[in-house]
Amino acid sequence: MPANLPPEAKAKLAKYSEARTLEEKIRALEEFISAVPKHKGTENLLLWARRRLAELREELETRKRKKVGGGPSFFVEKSGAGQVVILGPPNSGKSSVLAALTNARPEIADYPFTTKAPQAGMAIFEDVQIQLVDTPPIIPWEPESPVNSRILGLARNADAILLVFGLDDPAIEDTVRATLRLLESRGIVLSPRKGVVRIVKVRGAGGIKIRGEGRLVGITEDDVRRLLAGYRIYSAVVEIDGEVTVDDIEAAIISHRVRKRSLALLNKADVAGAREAFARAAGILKSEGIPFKLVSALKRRGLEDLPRALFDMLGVVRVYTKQPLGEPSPTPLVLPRGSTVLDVAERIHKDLARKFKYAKVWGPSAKYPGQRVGADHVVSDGDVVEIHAG
Ligand SMILES: Nc1nc2c(ncn2[C@@H]2O[C@H](COP(=O)(O)OP(=O)(O)OP(=O)(O)O)[C@@H](O)[C@H]2O)c(=O)[nH]1
Ligand SMILES: [Mg+2]
Repeated sequence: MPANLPPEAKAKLAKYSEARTLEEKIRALEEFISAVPKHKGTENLLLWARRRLAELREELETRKRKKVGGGPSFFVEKSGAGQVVILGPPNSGKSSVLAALTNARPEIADYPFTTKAPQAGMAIFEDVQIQLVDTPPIIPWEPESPVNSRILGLARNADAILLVFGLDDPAIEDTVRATLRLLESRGIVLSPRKGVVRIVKVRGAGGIKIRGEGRLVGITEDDVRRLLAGYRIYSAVVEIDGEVTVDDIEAAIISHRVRKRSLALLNKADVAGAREAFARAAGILKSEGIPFKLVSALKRRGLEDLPRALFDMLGVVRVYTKQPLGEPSPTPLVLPRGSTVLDVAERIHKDLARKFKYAKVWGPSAKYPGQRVGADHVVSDGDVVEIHAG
């Protein structure tokens, strides 16, 4: 439902989006929240605004703490082909999954809140390593808990998310729903169907340009222009992804949402009643378009094809480079899906990209072995590429 804000609230939001410092943003958002009339139509907007305010305040706190010596950081430096963060409620088996897929040996115990800090391990898929990060549990039923913020901060920075739910949870449906809601309220969208909007303001009089793979639902491009003009945004690129509603556009003014590829593990397949709990959880995940899998970390069942699933979630391809007359390198370069042979050259050396003439390609993206291609040829996973420069 469109919020239909009074001009005063719109002006405050415009002030927020123009604010430069953290303090200014916090003040503007506080003023915005008090200027918004409280009713059904503004519920979502207020929810996002309050969460965003909580995040900004926390950021301010963190900065202050850092200045006086710093508290514990939850940041885990990425390594390998990509980083997958394991997320889930207490005692669902997150650490058991890390232990089953990597050589890490986290503490595993039959009580909640065993894991106190993130711990990483490397899963192996063919010739690449994928970093898995086990985390302390999120508390889906206490969305405002500060515990959640630090963990979700990790998730926001990750390349993909592995959810773990325990089929021994008698309220598994509520837990799954609350978890997805918690993530969304912090700007992390897992469902490929939900709309994600990014508004990139542009200087000058460029107007509003709408781009991306998404689809506007219930609004026209002109509606979007009018809506943004109400927030004094006249010149911006609006990237849309998924099914985008008015709400999604307003959310994008307040906070930056991101979509993460994900997989949900419905763990503890071995417990009594697991089948029935699986069916209930699966119903929700299916309706959200989130892939899921029945596993038992304890009995090591259903985990065989997980390394491949993790690799697929990263959205990357492996490319093996070779010198003319030489053998392909045994270790691949890992690049984002959609990368070109020029990107491959760039990754090897900037000079090589500058002097690029053509490339020869063997493998899935080549029409025939050794096909000669230009700079914009898109590489596939498993390609062998030979760069020719002049
Ligand atoms: N029956 C059964 N028990 C499991 C399975 N996976 C984990 N467990 C048990 O569930 C309990 C919790 O496992 P952990 O791996 O510590 O769970 P966690 O999600 O990391 O827990 P926190 O760190 O406290 O959030 C332990 O007693 C595990 O042995 C499973 O597939 N089947
Ligand atoms: Mg744990």
